[in-house]
Amino acid sequence: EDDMAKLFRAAIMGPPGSGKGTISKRIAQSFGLLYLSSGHYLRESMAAKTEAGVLVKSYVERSMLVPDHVMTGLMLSRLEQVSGHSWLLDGFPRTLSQAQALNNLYQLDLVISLNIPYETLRERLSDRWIHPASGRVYNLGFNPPQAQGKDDITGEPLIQHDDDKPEALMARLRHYKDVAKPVIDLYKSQGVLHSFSGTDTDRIWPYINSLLSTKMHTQPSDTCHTH
Ligand code: G5P
Repeated sequence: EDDMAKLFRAAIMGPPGSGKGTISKRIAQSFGLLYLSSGHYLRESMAAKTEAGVLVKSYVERSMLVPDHVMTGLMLSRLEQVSGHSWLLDGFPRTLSQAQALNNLYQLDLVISLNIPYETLRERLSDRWIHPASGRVYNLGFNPPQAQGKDDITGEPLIQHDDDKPEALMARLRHYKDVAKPVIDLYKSQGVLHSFSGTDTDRIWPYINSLLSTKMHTQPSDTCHTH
């Protein structure tokens, strides 16, 4: 009975456009984990135009990381509200300081790290369009909307994030690697890191799917996958 009650805690890491959001939604659907996305909560707080939201906006607009204490405060208070659930974090922790703050409260069972070639990321992000109200994400090549420029469900117009525009993109990708390195090293040392490499989400997904199927019943171990 203890096994069934055991909560499962996971995080997914990867550069902008690596498919974290796309894969997270599949994981949440297949395994019933709560999906908690840092980008989603930040966009929500910006849309609400609260004091915190205005501050957040000034960073996200300049393609800069939101300060650690703001991000950590936002995410840890969400986690407190869902303490009885198994969850998957997307986009948090991003820095070593965030990882340490999380680590003080929760031991992660599994961290998925996505290694996607730079050229692939660049192509994907310049083709990405979103429906701001729902967060639905489209890609002109991979999963285009049924009608050009319109959300499938509501028919409302799609927009492009300011930080997906070419000028912002290069800076984000370059910065990501430097900041992620110590976080990845931390999870590697804890034996919970699993890395996946490839250019296609659909080809990586079956491996993540089978890893999750195994992990949700057993103890973590240190493994590296390359596809
Ligand atoms: P976000 O919102 O966390 P990013 O930049 O980390 O943003 P992003 O851009 O949302 O991550 P993703 O989730 O990794 O990317 O990727 P995705 O959306 O699933 O897929 C990208 C695109 O590729 C989509 O169009 C998808 O359809 C398509 N795609 C997926 N798979 C394939 C495929 O196989 N083939 C093809 N052709 N296409 C595919 O963070 C935003 C900002 O918030 C702040 C920062 O300022 C950040 O820039 N922030 C934080 N700041 C501090 N600390 C934190 N922890 C922060 N978290 C966020």
